[in-house]
Amino acid sequence: MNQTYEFRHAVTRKPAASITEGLRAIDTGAPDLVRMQAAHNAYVATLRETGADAVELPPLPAYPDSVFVEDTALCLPQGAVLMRSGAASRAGEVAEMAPTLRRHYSEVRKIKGPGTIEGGDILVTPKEILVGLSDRTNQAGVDELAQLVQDWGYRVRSITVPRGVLHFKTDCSLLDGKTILSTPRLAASGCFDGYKVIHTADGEEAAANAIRFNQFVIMAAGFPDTAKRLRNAGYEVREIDNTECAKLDGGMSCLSLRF
Ligand code: CIR
Repeated sequence: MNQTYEFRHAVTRKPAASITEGLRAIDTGAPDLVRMQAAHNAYVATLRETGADAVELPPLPAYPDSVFVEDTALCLPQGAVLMRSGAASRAGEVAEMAPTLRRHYSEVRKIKGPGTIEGGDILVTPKEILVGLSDRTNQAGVDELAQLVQDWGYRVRSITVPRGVLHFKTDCSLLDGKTILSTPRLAASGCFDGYKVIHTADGEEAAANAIRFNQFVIMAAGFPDTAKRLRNAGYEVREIDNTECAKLDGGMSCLSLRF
């Protein structure tokens, strides 16, 4: 297994009671706040178990989707880039995150627009930054990001996200420097040629949104065949209840910024 970047920090935000108003592609019922809070606590505890510092920001009732902090920024070793959401109801979340990132980073840059781009569409590998073109992220957003990170030495490549998939990383995750967990439908485009790909098991596409965080691969519970594939490949897997966030198209990566 290839080494990954060592994460020292994670930033999360507690879910607010307004989570019931969160955006969703298909309404499968209101998320249960108490169950979501319990799962969120388990998620934060697992991040901390790695030895990293995990901040829990207070709930933001004005922004129902604000538990999904990943979409607000891209955190790189050289600095952070504040995103520009493609969803009007989420636009204000970025300003709420900015002060926390400024405490950690001396360099914080910002997507000014007119393009839009969300963190859930960005996968950083050691050799490039892959950005999904989705309903939330457009080419103008990708182009502005590419300009902003050029002097940090990054190459940016855009990928078309399959229809009906919210974000690029809804369907993939970086497992280590050279290995990607992906749904077969996304990998079929050839976008991961040159990487080793582990496919999610049949019917377990929702397992693709996982995170490699230090020694753990943290994934949604309830996808036993994919979990087995990951364990067989040598990863130390931790499973977290994701039933409530899944009702809002959210998963493991969405719940934290990691750096
Ligand atoms: C949204 O539609 O924006 C939220 N309900 C879900 C965001 C999930 N975030 C992510 O995949 N990074």
